[in-house]
Amino acid sequence: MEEQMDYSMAWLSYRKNPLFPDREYFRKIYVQENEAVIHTAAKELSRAAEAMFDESSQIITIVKEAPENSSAGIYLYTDKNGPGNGGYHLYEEGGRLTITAKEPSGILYGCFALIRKAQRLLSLKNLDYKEEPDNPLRMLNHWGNMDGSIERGYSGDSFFFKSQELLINERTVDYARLVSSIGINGVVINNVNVKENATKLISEDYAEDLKQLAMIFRNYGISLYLSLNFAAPMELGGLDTADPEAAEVKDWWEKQMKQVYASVPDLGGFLVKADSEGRPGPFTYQRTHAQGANMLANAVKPYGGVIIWRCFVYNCTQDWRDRKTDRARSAYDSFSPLDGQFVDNVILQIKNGPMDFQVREPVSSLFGALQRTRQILEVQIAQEYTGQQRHVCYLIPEFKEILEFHTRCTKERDTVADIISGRAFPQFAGGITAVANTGSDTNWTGHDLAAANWFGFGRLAFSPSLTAGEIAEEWCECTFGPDKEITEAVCRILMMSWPAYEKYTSPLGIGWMVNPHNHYGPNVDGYEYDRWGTYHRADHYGLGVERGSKGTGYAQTYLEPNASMYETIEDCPEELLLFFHYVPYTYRLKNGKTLIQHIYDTHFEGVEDVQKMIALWNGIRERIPEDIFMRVSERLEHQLEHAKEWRDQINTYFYRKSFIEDEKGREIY
Ligand code: GCW
Repeated sequence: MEEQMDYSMAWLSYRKNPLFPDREYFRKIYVQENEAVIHTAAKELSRAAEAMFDESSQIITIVKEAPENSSAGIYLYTDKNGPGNGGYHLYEEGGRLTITAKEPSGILYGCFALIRKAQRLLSLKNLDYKEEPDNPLRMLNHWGNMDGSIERGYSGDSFFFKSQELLINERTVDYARLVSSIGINGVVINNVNVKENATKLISEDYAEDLKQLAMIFRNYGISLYLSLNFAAPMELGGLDTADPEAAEVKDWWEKQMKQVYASVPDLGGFLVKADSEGRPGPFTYQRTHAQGANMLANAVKPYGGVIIWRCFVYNCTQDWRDRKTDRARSAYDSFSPLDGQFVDNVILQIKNGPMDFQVREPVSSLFGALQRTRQILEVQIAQEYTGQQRHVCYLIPEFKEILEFHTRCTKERDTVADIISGRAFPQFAGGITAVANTGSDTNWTGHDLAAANWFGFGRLAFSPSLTAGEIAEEWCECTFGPDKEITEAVCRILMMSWPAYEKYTSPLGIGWMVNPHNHYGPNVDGYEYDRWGTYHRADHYGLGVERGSKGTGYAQTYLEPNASMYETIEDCPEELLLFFHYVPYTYRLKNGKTLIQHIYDTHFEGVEDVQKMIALWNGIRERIPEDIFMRVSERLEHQLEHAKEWRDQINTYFYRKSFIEDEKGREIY
């Protein structure tokens, strides 16, 4: 079967290791109950044992606890006093490896954790390991369209859709295996821009397919979610309004939801992009987002569904001459007044920063401002603005910084991680989601190293206390085997990649200097005179967007002391200086360099960093499978050329604006 696959199993590609001393545990797997997810878990263990150790395991059903003298093996027990919410306890005692959990999903996650340890050839003797997921919702958002294309997809086509049909095949199951192995428990399969046939996903036309897909997901502890078109009552139902307060609209949604839930009773719910970038929403009817979201939430409430409502709302027809309107303020201005107005099965989904997945942004000020609303943090592992999976850019260090940001919403437990997990405001737990970076490519993610973001996102969503380095190592050893030289080289590449990308594309919080529309490659003024609210405001004397109280006032949307910190040039964290302030080129940074010299230096350094990455990769050539080696090499070469283009365009642009020479006399054009 494996031979027929035209895709790899990424970090679940098991390598033969028949001499692993602890392989014997895998000979017998004892399961206590006949539950679908536990059955999946046992099957995954035996599959791994077969592939890695040539052990064919026996799956034995036992009643209640195993007797004292029972034999060696792996025991999977649900235990009402065990770790809950998908958590598990994995331990070894006297030849028995036990995984206990309150829920079957915990058993499954425990099994995959055990498999990871075996893949890394770590000793299983005396293991004692507990993990409980931090976030109730750990999701992936796919931006796949019904014709098979993916919005902002950089690794082939959708594996969920083709020619207006759902694709359900072996790859669907393997996808479920991969994502459940990293703890993902919710997947939105279609693009948030719901148009044409995608509107019909909630109709009878697709009911049978969705039912099948949901079953595959269910066996792996994953709930299926769909993106919804707010105007469906009109486009699908033939009504002449989608007004959330109109009785016929409410009736229509109620009937529609009743029908959808009849085919998929455990459908997780719906994701909605409303009043954003041309998508319909409640604004058309002078209704608020709360009215819109609550109406839908009431329709799915009887079935336990949730409505995930995106906060990515801003004016995309702005005038660049207008210096008061600030896209960064928009989500805050639209949603903070609505705090407390959402019913309890609405969750607001907030992008990590106030703009749009740039390489560096402050954390959105909505985190902290909302204290009576459930929230999901949205990040993007599809590298739309971070090299489109042709550049290496390991994003887990960035996500860690976001999760650890102190919003100051409470005295203790005030980080973004505290808020979304429900530690800060216990009735308002939510979770975390990533815009997915997968597609039909044989390696799933285009760039082989981009799989570290996929894996890493899941691991971080489950256990945010893991470090970015630990996650990189775990991914690397599961993917390439526990080879010290590979791990060291690959992890160094990963860990230097986000800073490198930032160096050659952007100084100090300035983003958007990209080609409009495809968002790839340098174009300093590409968005400067456009309608999208994305400007750098550079002139002969300096650059940056003034967002203090003398400017757009965005800094003031933060809770104190963050607001004061961002307010002044002196206190503003330097990596965000130009996001918050207009600063002269001659301004001296804390290290004594002028701003312009910092721009030149970082752009030269960024390119040198890519050269270092190439040297590291070449150093492990013999140890990496040829096809992977070549794929990554080609991309690294492209990255180098492209980084030079970024360096030269940005340095030249600011040199020509400022007329200030590089102190080191390097070539600027
Ligand atoms: O980042 C921007 C993208 C759009 C996307 C939008 C969103 C799905 O350029 O392609 O649309 O964000 O998040 O809704």
